Amino acid sequence: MEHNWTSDNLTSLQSHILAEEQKYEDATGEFSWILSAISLATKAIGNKVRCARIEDVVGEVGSENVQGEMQHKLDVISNELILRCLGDRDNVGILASEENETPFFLRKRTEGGKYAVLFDPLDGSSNIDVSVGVGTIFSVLRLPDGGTREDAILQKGNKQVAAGYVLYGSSTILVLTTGNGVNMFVLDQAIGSFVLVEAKLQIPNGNKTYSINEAYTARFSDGVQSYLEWAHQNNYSSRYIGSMVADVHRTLLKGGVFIYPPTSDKPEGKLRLMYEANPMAMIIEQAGGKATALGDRILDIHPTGLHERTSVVLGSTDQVDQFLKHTT
Ligand code: P6P
Repeated sequence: MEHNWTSDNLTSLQSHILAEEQKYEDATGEFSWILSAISLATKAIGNKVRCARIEDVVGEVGSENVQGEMQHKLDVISNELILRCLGDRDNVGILASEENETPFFLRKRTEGGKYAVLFDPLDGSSNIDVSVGVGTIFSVLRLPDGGTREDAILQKGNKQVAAGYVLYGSSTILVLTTGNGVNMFVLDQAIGSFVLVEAKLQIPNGNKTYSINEAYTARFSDGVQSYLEWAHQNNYSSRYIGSMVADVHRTLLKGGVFIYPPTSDKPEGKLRLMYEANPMAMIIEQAGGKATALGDRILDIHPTGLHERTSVVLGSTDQVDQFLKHTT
């Protein structure tokens, strides 16, 4: 078969970012500097996750994080890797992690601190002990010139300049959007690079699959229970891994709807707005899907706190709309 070398090429994350940058004449390369730090940190985290049993870093540290959840050894290791890789990027002004109560204010806007990076360093880490896919989720915001440091990161999700996740699963997958579609990269261990495998990903409609923890059904609202009864009678299938990055990645590639609704014991929902729901919502919308918090567009929610929680209903537009028919 004759190859067309102008299209059948090998594109690394680095060259993809630089090519994207060329499209914007005022691009300074600073933004690419941040994404390369995220790439480095997540390659290191992926290595730690793969060697977890060997290096005996599975299990709990014995302390709780700011969320009141037991910290796992790899949560701490992953958090430190990201802080070290991003901390020395001189255009990063603020770093905010799920694992830390307060943000790290590294550089003022006047000192070149142009961006904030918010992240969940290792979401779903309780699954590591049983080798289920876990992931890193990140969100990048441009910092405003004025305003207080604390308020600088409390921006709506529609202000994100980039969002993405890395899934440490059967392969290490990086999914990234910078507001110009969604691109998927796979880590080629042989060359140590994330290589582009799919550009301008679009989430398919028509997949009658829902993803929710049905063990909580008694704690769901009447509307959510009505949806589940309807789905059971309309030949839906159910897929739930209990690791957001893995569940969202499957939804992105196959379609369907991922649901983490409010429950009687968590009326505000469980998932965090700033570094879980917002980045995932940007990705899903950029792929042509829909992401709501029971009716409100997630990206339009005005945040009031770094660690605030929200309900999440995201996926194929037809499947999200079908769910919302029962709940709004
Ligand atoms: P539940 C993992 O702990 C996590 O934060 C997400 O990755 C996941 O979607 C959710 O919690 C699972 O929660 O209550 O179903 O165990």
